[in-house]
Amino acid sequence: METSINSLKEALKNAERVAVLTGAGVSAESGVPTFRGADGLWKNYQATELATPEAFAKDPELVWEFYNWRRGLIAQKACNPAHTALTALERLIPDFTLITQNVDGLHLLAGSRHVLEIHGNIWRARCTRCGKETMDRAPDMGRRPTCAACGGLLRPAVVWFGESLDPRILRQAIEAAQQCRIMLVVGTSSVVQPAASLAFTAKSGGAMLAEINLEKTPNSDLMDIVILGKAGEILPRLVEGWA
Ligand code: BJW
Ligand code: ZN
Repeated sequence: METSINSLKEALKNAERVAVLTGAGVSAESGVPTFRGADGLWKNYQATELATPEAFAKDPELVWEFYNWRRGLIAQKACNPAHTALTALERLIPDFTLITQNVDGLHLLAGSRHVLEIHGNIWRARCTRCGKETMDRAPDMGRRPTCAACGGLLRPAVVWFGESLDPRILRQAIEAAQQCRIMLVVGTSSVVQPAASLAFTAKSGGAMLAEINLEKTPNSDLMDIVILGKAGEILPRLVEGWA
């Protein structure tokens, strides 16, 4: 592991363009639950069952209850050393893009600047009638929040299964993947598309790929470097003592 960390660090020192793809594992050490496995259970539901347009159409109050619970939880959480290390890396690399699947906003809170939130942001809500989007940091939006402009039902402005990602943000993420020399893939199970494919895009463009995760993922075989460990412990080691 030492060798992998050192060679990745040396490669980063020589890289002009770096893209980082993060997932729920990066916020796990802040106490934000991940999606899959036991961690992803809320009441008797899997998080992935509720993050769907079908669940919202069937029972918007249940889905809002789930999102209100998560908003309340995230509101109490702070960024961790993984988020902070990525802000440091951004300052060290001339062209840096942070692509995140996380909706918790913790990368922005930590001070990362060039962030693409490809699955949206839990603090934003969108009207299902007029489409107007608003930012609201209230931990609890209520059982059936409505749009101030038209009275329509609001929904979380996040990307659910079966929904398209914002094409402009996705295009920027694909471009960052195509152009980077190194892509770090951190704390994601790499099972959700199109995010998981960004590693293939980077590899096709000639980038070196490195994965940091507690365990191997379906994308591990594609990687040049796999570092098994906690993001909050590995990432700070990549940015310490650059000379
Ligand atoms: C640590 C750690 C520590 C823990 N340190 N590591 C092609 C083939 C098959 C299916 C599809 C396809 N293209 C599209 C689809 C359908 C679907 C999909 O991908 N399905 C697969 C699951 C099969 N994709 C979509 O529907 C996407 N839309 C789309 O593509 O539109 C066009 C289209 C539609 C339909 C068909 C074809 C095309 C949209 C995906 C939206 C995902 N939305 C969610 C919810 C967001 C809102 C919310 O937060 O509530 O996004 S689902 C959920 O999964 C969330 C996450 O961002 C996403 C990824 O999860 P992530 O981050 O990887 O978390 P986990 O929990 O899975 O993993 C955590 C990892 O961290 C683990 O590996 C741990 O080991 C690790 N870890 N602690 C380091 N301390
Ligand atoms: Zn409206």
